[in-house]
Amino acid sequence: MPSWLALGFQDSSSPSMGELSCLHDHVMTIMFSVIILITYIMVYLLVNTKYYKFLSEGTFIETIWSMVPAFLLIILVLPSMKVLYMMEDVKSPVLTFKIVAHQWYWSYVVPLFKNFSYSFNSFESLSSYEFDSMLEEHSLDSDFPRLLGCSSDLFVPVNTTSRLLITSTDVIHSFALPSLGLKVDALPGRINQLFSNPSRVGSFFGQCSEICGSNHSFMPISLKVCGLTDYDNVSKSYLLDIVGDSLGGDFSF
Ligand SMILES: [Cu+2]
Repeated sequence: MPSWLALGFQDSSSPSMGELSCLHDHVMTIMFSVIILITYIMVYLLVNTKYYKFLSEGTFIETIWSMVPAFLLIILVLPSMKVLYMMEDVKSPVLTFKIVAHQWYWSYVVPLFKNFSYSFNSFESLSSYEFDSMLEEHSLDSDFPRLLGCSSDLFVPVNTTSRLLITSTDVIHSFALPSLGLKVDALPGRINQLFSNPSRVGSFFGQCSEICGSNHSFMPISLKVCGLTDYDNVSKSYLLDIVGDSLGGDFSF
């Protein structure tokens, strides 16, 4: 959850975001050590007036100042590769959510639980539910974060690996949920893939992160992570909605 004047990352709510935060701290530690050392050496060289006149080469010191940066690069790249492969290569997601970006709202296609899939006739079996999610204004004096409320939330079960397929119908958007460590571009004509494994329940907010038009700031993402029983109930309500719509259409007296 974003908070006022926060300079660092949001609290991580998934293992991959935890790893990303650790990687950030690791890189920053090395970076600031290097900056401080180099600044010290440069200032020392600027103010120093004495030098050793016969020093024109030194194999030993040259070996050291070539090896140390190479070593630093290796200890930067190894954890980075680890996180990259951890986030990319998920073998068996449980659920698949399709996320489609529009100017300027998101629409979601969510899976219904298998035992709820409902057959209208022998040719058609429903296993997903589609809905749009627009910006919904809350009153300014409410505690609700400004410009982050959505008309419909995307529900995702906790501690479950979900696959998010992200695409766009018009221009390039970007699906981003900082506290889960998710961000990927939504490109028209291409499907991008993300894996989420939220480790705690709650409300998580994100926004479109690609300048996509005049209402770019007004297409927030609201994701609710819930327990499996709650997800079950949400699934049921989607199913009832579908069945209700279909009966209303098919049976007119
Ligand atoms: Cu956008």
